[in-house]
Amino acid sequence: PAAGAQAITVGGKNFTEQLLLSDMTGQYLDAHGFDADVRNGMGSTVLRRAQLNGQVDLYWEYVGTSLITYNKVEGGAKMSRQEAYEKVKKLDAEKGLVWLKPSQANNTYAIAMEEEDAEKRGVETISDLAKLVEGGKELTFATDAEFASRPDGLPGLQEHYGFSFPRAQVKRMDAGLVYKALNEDEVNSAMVFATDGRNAAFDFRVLEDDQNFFPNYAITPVVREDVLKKHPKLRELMNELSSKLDDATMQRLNKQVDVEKKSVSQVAETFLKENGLI
Ligand code: PBE
Repeated sequence: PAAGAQAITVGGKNFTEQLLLSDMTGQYLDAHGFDADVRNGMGSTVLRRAQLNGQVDLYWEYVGTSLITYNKVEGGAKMSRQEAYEKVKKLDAEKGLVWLKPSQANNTYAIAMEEEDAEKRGVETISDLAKLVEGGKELTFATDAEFASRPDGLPGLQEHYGFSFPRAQVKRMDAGLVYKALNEDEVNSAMVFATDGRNAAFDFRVLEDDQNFFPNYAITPVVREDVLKKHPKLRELMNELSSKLDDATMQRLNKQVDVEKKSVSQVAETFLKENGLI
């Protein structure tokens, strides 16, 4: 960063997409007059708290996560993308956080099975899976700790679809290991993130959320209001970056890291250069 650059702390969660977005944002802001301190690897609640108390200035959050897990809004899945965004924008503004331009990328939680197994068992929707589990089929399910306990995760999903995995059939692991476990037949089903590059690479069938449980999870830059007041140009800069992100782009970038084993900083830098952002 240049002499006199403005210090800013960029946060991130602990999975590939968030490592990419935080690293990318750091490189991008460094190239535009800031001196970014990137702190990632946090779980959602820790990161949210860090932003509320001022340890983190800016990070990429998902609309549905703030709507349901932080703000405890009920019926969020029935809202349109725009309604959900307007609602979190308003609720978080009261807490000193500004939601900038939402990207077109929707990293929703989803439930996946291996294509061949899903075909054999005739499972296309989450309702189909719920029926099998309720019918006594001993299917196992891989999940990370967040999904296992969040209201927009397994507890809410089971209530909404009226089924329940017996405790012993739910296998908890790090988010990154869930894909490996499903791919290697250690489990029959798993929680996945829709923008993860491994869903396609490992030939997973992402089940249809036929009873509309999951809300919209548009990836959006969220910045502390006091920081935005001090550095108003952040708005335009971050909105520009946000406008470059959609599902296909996130899947491609995530895949470069998780499947092609490229480094996070290299993938981030190449993307910024390709888009003329640095
Ligand atoms: N996710 C998927 C979101 C929620 C949906 C894990 C990317 C998150 O809160 O981190």
